[in-house]
Amino acid sequence: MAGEPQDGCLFCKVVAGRIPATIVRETETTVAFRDINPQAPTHVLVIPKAHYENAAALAVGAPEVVADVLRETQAVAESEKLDSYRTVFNTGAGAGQTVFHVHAHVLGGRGLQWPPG
Ligand code: DGP
Repeated sequence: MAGEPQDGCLFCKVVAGRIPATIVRETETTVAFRDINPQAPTHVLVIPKAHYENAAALAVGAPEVVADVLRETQAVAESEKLDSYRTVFNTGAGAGQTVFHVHAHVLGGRGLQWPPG
C-alpha cells in the first residue's frame, strides 16, 4: 500500500535503522543522511519516512510531506553552512534514479555547473 514500508527497499531500511547511515537530521516525517557516494563536499539525502517511489507519487499520496522534505533541505543547508546549494529529485532510471524511494539530493560546498549532465 502507498506509504507503507516496502520489503527490499534500501531507504526503508535506513528509516528502520536496519542498515547504517550517517544521519544528520531527523523529524517525525523525514530523515536526512549523508550520501554513500558523495558528489560534492556536502551531499545529503532527505527522504520521507513513508515509502513513495518518486516526488510526484509523494505529492499525490502525502502532499504535506513534500513541504516537510523541502523544509528539511533548507535546514540541512543551514546546518552545513551552505550559502547556495542544489536540490535534485531524479525520477526514473533514465534520469539516474537508482533507489526508488523518493529522495532529495542536497548538494553544495563547491561550484555547480548548469546544465547538469
Ligand atoms: P539516485 O541515483 O537519485 O537514485 O540516488 C541514490 C543515491 O543513494 C546515490 O547518490 C547513492 C546513494 N546510496 C545508495 N545506496 C546507499 C546506502 O546504502 N547508503 C547511503 N547513505 N547512500 C546510498
